[in-house]
Amino acid sequence: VVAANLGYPRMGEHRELKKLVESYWEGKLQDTELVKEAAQLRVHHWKVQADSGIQSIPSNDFSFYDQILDHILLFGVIPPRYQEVVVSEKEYATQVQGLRTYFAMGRGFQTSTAATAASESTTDTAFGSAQAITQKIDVSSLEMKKWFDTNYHYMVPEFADSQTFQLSANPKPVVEYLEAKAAGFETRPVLVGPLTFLLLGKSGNQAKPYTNRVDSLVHLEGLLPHYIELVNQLGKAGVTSIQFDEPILCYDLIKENEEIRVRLQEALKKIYESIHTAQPSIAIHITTYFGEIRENFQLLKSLPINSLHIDCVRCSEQEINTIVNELPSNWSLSLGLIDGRNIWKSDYKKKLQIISSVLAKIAKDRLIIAPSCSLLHSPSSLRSEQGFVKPEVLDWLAFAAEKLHEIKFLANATVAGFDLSLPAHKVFADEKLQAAYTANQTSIEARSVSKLIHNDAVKTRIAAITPEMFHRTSPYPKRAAAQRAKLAIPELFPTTTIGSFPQTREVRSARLQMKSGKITAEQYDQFIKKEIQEWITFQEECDLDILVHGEFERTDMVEYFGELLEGFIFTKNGWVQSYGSRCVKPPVIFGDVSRANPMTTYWSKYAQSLTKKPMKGMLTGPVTILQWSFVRDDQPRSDTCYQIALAIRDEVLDLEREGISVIQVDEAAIREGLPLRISDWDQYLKWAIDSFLLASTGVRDETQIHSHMCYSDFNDIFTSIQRMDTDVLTIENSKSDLKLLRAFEKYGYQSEIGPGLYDIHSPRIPTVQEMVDRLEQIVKYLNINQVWGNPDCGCKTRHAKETKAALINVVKAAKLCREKYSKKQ
Ligand code: THG
Ligand code: ZN
Repeated sequence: VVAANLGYPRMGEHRELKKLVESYWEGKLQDTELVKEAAQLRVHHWKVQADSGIQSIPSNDFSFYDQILDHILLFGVIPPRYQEVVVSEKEYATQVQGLRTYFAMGRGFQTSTAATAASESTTDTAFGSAQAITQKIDVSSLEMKKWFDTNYHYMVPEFADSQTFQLSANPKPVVEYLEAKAAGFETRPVLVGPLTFLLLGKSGNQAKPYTNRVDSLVHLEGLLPHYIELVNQLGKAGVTSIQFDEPILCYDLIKENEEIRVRLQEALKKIYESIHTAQPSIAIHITTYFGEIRENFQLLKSLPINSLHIDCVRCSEQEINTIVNELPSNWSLSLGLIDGRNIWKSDYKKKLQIISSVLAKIAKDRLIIAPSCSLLHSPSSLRSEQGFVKPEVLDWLAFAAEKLHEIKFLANATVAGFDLSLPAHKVFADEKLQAAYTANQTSIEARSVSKLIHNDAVKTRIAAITPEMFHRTSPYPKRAAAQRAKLAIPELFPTTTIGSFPQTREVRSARLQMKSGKITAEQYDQFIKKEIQEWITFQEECDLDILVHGEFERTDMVEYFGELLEGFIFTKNGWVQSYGSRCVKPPVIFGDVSRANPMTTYWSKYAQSLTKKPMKGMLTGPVTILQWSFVRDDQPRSDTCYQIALAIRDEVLDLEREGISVIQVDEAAIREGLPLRISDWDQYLKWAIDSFLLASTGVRDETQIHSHMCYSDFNDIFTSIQRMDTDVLTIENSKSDLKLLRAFEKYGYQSEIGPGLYDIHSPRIPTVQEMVDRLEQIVKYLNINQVWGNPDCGCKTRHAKETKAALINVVKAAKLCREKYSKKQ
């Protein structure tokens, strides 16, 4: 039995990596220093794993920004628009070649913002080492997408029609393997498998997008030799085993399409046979995670690989049985038993039951015990939570560091042997194992009967939900008339923003000072009010139509509600990487959810009192709160979601009662929550949309309900979007293909839509002209009366200056179009 890990959180226990990278972007840290400090962090993480008894330790799981972006650079998939950056890097010899191009693809690159970077006082600046560049460069980042159904984002590879590949000099996986070795750790390099890398990519040719994921397989022939060259170099460096992550195998790839099945079968054979042939002594470990591989297992069976990893948290018993029964006899099986995506302590009894059923068919020496997926999606360690999270709940949790111990325990238990048919205190002959087992079972038992979890009032309210609570009183056209009469906003292209304004260093530090008692609650209150005032003044001056208060009082749109709702706890340091240097601190839903007091009316009322224009009340929807929290695993997610929905419904009604006439219920995460397998979609969409409706439909006709969704690739869930019955829906599609809007046309979508006019994830400032062009494109797909002008997401990650400049341009663009099209009409 081998105790293995698939990937460790790379940010560091105190987000060291975030701080390093951001300092570098701000020009406060040299590239050489960045590289040196990051190396120390890696060594520390290897040590933590080795000290925990993990035998198969990953390397190349580190990344400065994103592991897919690493592979984009590794194989030279650099779109032509970065050419000037590539050249500038060579000309103004940076010491660490490639970093500038790398970050330019990650976050966009604009020389004018870079020049002012050093003088800005907020955390997220453009590009530290760019001062040397004299020519003007202005290039946007690659597209970012959600990594399967997680809250992590990867950079999407863009393949040109005639894409060529080139393995980089000093490939990162080799460098990091040797670095680990020099520090005394034998590691297993992690590579994104060629199939997953290709199938996650898109066509770089806007006019000719791929129609099916597998279209990108045309590039396999060009790419594969470079993977092989990499494997050869790894072999030379002494690598004995490589982990190839192929989570794409958890999607529906081959259903009922014989031609695609054959193509995939051939591609996989070609990939893994040629890798094996090149380095026959390197063990090939294929990992799948986030779901079942089902029929895709058939594609793998004939491959010359050594082991397969499956996600036992997401796999049914039946799926595990099938794999165990049909596993080629010379393969090992890696059981992903410890949940890499949630924070609950594992129930050892349940895990040992799985192991014991597997042992009936597969010998111990063919077993690997592992987390379900990379621990990238777990917070780092519970150490910082001592004295912060209440002890009763703390005892129910396990973060990455603690999960390593769980893995080691299960591996040791398997080696030593155990008998689950004996009473719980006699399962192990070994005293130490027995003690660990007993302690574990005591926690599990304590959690299941804890009084903290159950709230009868909540259960009674859930039972009393009626069908009327899921729809508005009148259909959209009638509501629209009432809303237009009430709101007095322009007929065409009204403008708004998604809600948040820059969370500057000052805002964050004020909150920290308040929390640590350095300033009083009263002082904090005054500080936030001043921020709100300033931004309302700005919004009035630049003439936006529906204003927002800016959400300065919120850490994060989910964490904030988690702090105020019952049934949640929040952590001190439970950070998880979301994209690049950005992290989130998901709250933990441990019990029945309810709302003790109004959560947002105080600020919304205050903001509305400062302006005659409509002030939008800002709430996070139930599905998004669920999706971005760690969720209790002792009841269906749908039950938890309905509980949150009732709490948000109360808040919506309170806002309306307080005179707020536009209310946004964000469902940024509805799309990403979609199960990986199409056969599971309907069930999810039913409860997810119902939860949104339960939260949002209690209001009168004249109250305008907005919602916002990130990632507008929702062609396949369009009827569900329609069923949300929002009055205005803003979507994030500034970087994706406008043709996606065709769905709105196709399904006869009636209500209003704000397709993002520019990408807020990049520091570059959009011009008026590019947004006018965009609006003109948009009205080709949508009815002109439907269209709003807005950024494509909240502005909290941007500087004040950038945000203001961009929003002024949004309003100008909307006005120009208003003028043009009202004459036409
Ligand atoms: N909240 C949560 N998840 C999300 C988003 C969110 N997932 C998708 C999308 N939005 C990701 N976007 C961001 C944007 C900004 C930040 C994180 C995710 C961010 N984080 C601060 C940081 O890393 O500096 C956290 C610091 C703090 O809160 O003090 O800015 O909005 N849950
Ligand atoms: Zn968004």
